[in-house]
Amino acid sequence: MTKFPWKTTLAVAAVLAATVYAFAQMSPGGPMGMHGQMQSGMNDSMAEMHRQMMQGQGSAGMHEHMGQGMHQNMHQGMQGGMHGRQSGSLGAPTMPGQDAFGTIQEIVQILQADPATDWSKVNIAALRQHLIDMNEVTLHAAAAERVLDNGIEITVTGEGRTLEAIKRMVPAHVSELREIGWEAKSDDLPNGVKLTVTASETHPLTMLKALGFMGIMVQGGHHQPHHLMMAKGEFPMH
Ligand SMILES: [Cu+2]
Repeated sequence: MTKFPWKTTLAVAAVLAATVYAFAQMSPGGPMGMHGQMQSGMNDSMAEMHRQMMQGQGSAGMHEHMGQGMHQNMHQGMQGGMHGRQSGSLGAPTMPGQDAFGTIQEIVQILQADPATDWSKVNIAALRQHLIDMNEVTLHAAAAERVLDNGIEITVTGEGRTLEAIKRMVPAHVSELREIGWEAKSDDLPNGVKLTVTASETHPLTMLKALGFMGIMVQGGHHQPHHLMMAKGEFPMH
């Protein structure tokens, strides 16, 4: 399975963070209080762009000015980091109904706003199957955690559609973990997968115990870029 260049994602995020920081510095009153600074420091077009992003309606114009990865990271950064979900100041609803529905909606909007989208390759059904996998693993998989002397061993099991999802997602996530410096491995079981993570200086045993199965599964920021790649038909399905 090929790896997404996560360093690129980090680099884009770093550039964005630097931009936001510079922005905060420019506005009056010093660097404290990012939210207020962002609002008061914005000129009209920036505020408009921000409003559109909060509503998940990035305009085609925005896409001309920034790459998709940048747009995606900025969108996530603003929604999650600085404002949360308190953006309905115009009284217009923003919630898509379901998280998977909203994820697909956002991806479809990105694809439709990009004139370079190759519609002969687009595969929204594949993304949907992956989001079902994520749902199964997050909500329905059973995870039995056992603390070892130097790490944690998690037996992840399920049946039917849940089992299929576990077999796809957990080993794939182990590859991602190793890529970002974790010592992890997976072993196939008849009814699931055994996930073993070894403690290290950066990931001590106390942290591993506290994180548990889901805390370990959410490590890394690879899902967002992978979802776009899946939808574009560029991601070999695991
Ligand atoms: Cu995902």
